[in-house]
Amino acid sequence: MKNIDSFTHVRGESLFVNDLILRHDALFGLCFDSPKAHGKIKSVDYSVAEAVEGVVKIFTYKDVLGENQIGGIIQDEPLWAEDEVHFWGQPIAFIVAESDAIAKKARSLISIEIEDLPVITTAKQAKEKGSFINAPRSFNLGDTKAAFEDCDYVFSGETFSNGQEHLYLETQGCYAVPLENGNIKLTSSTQGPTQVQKTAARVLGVPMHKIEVDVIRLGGGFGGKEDQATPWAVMTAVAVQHLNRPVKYMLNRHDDMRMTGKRHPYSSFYKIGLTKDLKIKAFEAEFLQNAGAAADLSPAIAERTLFHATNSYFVPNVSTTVLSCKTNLPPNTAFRGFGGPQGMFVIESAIAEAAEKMGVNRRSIQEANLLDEDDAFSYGQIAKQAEARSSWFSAKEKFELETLEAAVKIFNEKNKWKKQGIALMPICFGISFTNTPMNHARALIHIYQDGSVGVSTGAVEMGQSVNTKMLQVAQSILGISADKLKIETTNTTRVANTSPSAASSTADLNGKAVEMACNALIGRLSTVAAKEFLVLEKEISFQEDMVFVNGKKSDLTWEDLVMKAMLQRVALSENAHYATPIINFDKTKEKGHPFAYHVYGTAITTVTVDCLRGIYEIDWVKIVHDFGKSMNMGIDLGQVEGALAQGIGWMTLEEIAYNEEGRLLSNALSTYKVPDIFSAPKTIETIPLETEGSELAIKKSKAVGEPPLMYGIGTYFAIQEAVKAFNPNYELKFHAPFTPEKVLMGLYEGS
Ligand code: LUZ
Ligand code: MOS
Repeated sequence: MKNIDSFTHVRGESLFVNDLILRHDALFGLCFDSPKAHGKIKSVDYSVAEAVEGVVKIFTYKDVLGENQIGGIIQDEPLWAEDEVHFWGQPIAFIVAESDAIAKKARSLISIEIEDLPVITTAKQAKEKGSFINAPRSFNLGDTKAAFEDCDYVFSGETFSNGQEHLYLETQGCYAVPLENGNIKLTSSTQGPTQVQKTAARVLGVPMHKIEVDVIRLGGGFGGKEDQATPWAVMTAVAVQHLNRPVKYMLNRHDDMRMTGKRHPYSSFYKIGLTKDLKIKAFEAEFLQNAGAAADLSPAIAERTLFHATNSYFVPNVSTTVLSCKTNLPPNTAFRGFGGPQGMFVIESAIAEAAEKMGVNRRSIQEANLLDEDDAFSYGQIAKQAEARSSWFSAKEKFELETLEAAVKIFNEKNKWKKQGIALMPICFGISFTNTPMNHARALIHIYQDGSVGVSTGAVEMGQSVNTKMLQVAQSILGISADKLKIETTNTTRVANTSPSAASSTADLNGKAVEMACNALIGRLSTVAAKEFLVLEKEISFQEDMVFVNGKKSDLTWEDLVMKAMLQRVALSENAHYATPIINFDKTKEKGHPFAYHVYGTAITTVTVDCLRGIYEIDWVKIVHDFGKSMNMGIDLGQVEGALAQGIGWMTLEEIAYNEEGRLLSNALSTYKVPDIFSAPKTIETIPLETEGSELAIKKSKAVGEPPLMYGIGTYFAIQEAVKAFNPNYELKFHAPFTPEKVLMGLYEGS
């Protein structure tokens, strides 16, 4: 089945927030944000702006009737700054006007006086100054101290990986409409409708039932709308509360890039110990996470870094610590992979350094340490259905690694000014929200009396095609054609208390709820049909829009059966709740079984570096990926390829730059480069690994949203190998992204 949105997307008919027909009395909002990264607000003069014709009202923290607080995990972030600002781009006020243009003009007429306070932009500076979000977390296994004593080789070093702009095609935004009795409906571009509802209720000082959040679909989220879609929606809600008129706010690209957080930059320190036979005996790491000016999701992201610090390797002695460092950047936030990629980059760097110093191939160390069935992760979970080795060896065999390596060798002998490099990148990603209480979802299904069906879930469609998967689940159980099914918008009045669509878990959690609801409906319809045919319920089945009796098609159609059930007053609606079984985690011990299962895979990447100019091309990426039993190969391959491109962008091109004053310099698409067709791999080949899949995955089809992003890390090491092939004096550095400038410097350093 194709993505059910294909036709409306291609025709431009799909609805986003910006496509809604506004009520005749709608107003337009715009944020006034801090022009300094840290300081005391001495005065703000709104009088000139307020006097502009068409400006209705300028809102500040003084207009908040509830709490001026939007922090989720930690209560440390005001909706609008009060007397201090903590990052460049921090919202201070919200201008509401008769048009966007008027709001923009008014914004330029606000004057502000700020007394500068010292600005911290890097995690290392924050650590030196003792500026942290919360207490450090550590995961430990075995005894690294003793283990290092027994190692033949011990290496240590430092790595850095930069942030990443989400660059969802659709920027952040919301349209808020007053209903009667102070009720408000928010149509928001959010991955977390309940988070928007809850925070709006809190800031407005009203119960949650007064706020309805509706999500049609998102033009991309990538984690950037897990938490950070909330403030804009809440601002429009506050305005509606005061003005009783609809208010729309869509950020323009420039404002969106400046005011929102990104993937966390990490500075990390590692120590790795190995034996002569290439076994990693001990691994220590300290991760300094640049959290920005408020917690946002940083503590959860920090935690996932620890969960993935040893990637798909078994290391018997592990000691890892993460510090969420408080800086004066916009609060950094969820981004596809959620701290996992940052963790994996460090151990891959440590392995590269060890291989270099030991004079062996990086791949041989990787291969010697791959996880096996029943190996323990540092957090206590035992690897089951571990596909680290099978995906690795299958990639080697299916793609004939030896032939590929030989070709690279010959290429490098023949070419003086072009060099190739090859790298393998195994991945292992845990599926579930690491915060166990978030792993649940609901579905509400109505069978209408004409036999058509409406399906509501907590899943947010953001281009990942989760709606198509929900439809497939319902269709397969109800045995009816796709045109009888409709996937409804995600709405807090139909499905409440949702977890955000995140953690690669949306299809699993919501799909299981759909499965449960459909099974319950089928159970009741089977009772009606069994009576009709005077057979047992288990003899009834549903296929091809018909009732089957003992596997044979009867002449009773789905529609007729539904009408019979209706006349017999059988309930044709069902609400189901699914909560992932088994999972648990004890944060006091830092041990447990947090993940329903893991997703594995291995990518082989080859790049060609132009050694005169420092530019490079990614020749191909060949992947063996663990889909379980894919429900929809077209969609899942799209996820693998999109995630790979995004991972490559993070590792190679995308360079976020702030100056020392904390101002974002890479604040537009002219200064921030994402992969285009020329910087994407020339070919991507993905082969599914033949596996059973997990019972805890929907229809045994494993989660696919985030894991393949980390294949992109292989590109870094492939480039590094090519640079080394040209310049043997090059000293390995682990400082991502590996931009052409850095490549060029590496090619000629020490000469
Ligand atoms: N969001 C979240 C996530 O709240 N918890 C998680 O564990 C997670 N993992 C990946 C992506 N988003
Ligand atoms: Mo996410 S990084 O919102 O799954």
